[in-house]
Amino acid sequence: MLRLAIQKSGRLSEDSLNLIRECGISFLSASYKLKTEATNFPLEILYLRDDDIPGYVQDGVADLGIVGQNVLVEAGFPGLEVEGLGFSKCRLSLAVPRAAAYDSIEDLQGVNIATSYPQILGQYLTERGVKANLHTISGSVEIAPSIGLAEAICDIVSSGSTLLGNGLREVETVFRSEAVLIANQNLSAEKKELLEQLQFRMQAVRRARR
Ligand code: PRT
Ligand code: ZN
Repeated sequence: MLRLAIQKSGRLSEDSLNLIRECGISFLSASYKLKTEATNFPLEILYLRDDDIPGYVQDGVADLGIVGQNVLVEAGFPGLEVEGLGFSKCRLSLAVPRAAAYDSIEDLQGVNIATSYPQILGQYLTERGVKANLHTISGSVEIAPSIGLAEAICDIVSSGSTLLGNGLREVETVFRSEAVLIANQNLSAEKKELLEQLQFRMQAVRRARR
């Protein structure tokens, strides 16, 4: 039986569950449950915090997972990706206060930047020869400039309205992301076969949606 980890409650949850259902897989879902078994496919679904999913799949606690590429790459396991799923598209961007002068990435030399993505941002800045002071915070990154914690931020953007509402403007796109299917790298032959069946169905669903 395959074990698939998905986000328990958040932006990925509904689309992840819908994709599994559209693959013709039936299961009872109750919001208080931490796992559930499909009734017509050898699949068990685990409901987890999204940040925990890459590690669980890497360690083999779960065979498969659905998670944002941003979380996967930040966790340091980009090699687990099997395929993009086309939903939860967003970008990780650098932003500065609307009135702040900004011409190029060089303007971030020595600047304090608040982010929840120190790994991805750190690599992006290093590749461009920029040394900044990264302050890792886990949430409400957008308010960092207004409370004096940082002069710039790097956070997930989708419509851009959160940045706008906090008086910030987007100046660089650091990383583009979507939800991805990930898999443990040492699956048994039986599990690999099941994964192929699942991927086949997922691809059919995506073709039908277009
Ligand atoms: O509880 P758990 O840890 O499981 O969930 P979480 O709170 O860490 O994650 P969640 O549910 O907020 O997001 C899950 C994934 O959805 C992210 O890792 C991204 O891959 C993807 N995603 C897509 C987004 C957004 N769009 C998004 N807009 N994640 C977060 N946001 C936030 C962003 O942080 C910012 O605060 O929405 C705000 C910006 O949105 P706009 O539309 O105003 O630009
Ligand atoms: Zn999270």
